[in-house]
Amino acid sequence: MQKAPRRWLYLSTIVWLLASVGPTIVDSTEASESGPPTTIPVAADGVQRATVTLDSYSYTPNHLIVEAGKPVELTLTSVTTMIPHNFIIKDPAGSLSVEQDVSAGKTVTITFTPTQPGIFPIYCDKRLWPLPSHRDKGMEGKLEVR
Ligand SMILES: [Cu+2]
Repeated sequence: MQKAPRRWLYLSTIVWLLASVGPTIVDSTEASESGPPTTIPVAADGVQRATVTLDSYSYTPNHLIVEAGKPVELTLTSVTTMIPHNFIIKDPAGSLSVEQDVSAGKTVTITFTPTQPGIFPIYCDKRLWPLPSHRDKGMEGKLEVR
């Protein structure tokens, strides 16, 4: 008579653990909803040009592949009606630092030249306290420099 309730308690604890730990695990993996890698072509003038669409809460495309040592020109187009976003790429080692606000419905062009090969996170750090940041809601991607 004692075994059944214990087993139930054990199982429900497992279910509770999975339910509470599960989302954290998904959040901590890089780019859980990473789209197909997009290799940005080098134009005749040597510039790597692409357009990235910003929505709530995503970048499309969100996995950009570029070559080191050549300028990258990104046209950032917001398709939101209310919510402002930004576009941040930071290399902790300091080789790359991009931070650009993109207001609702606006288009902004940015240019930078990555010098160091590697994979660098792209993200939006806007947040409406106390809600999670846009990055936490999936607004992230990666810049792969080859
Ligand atoms: Cu955002």
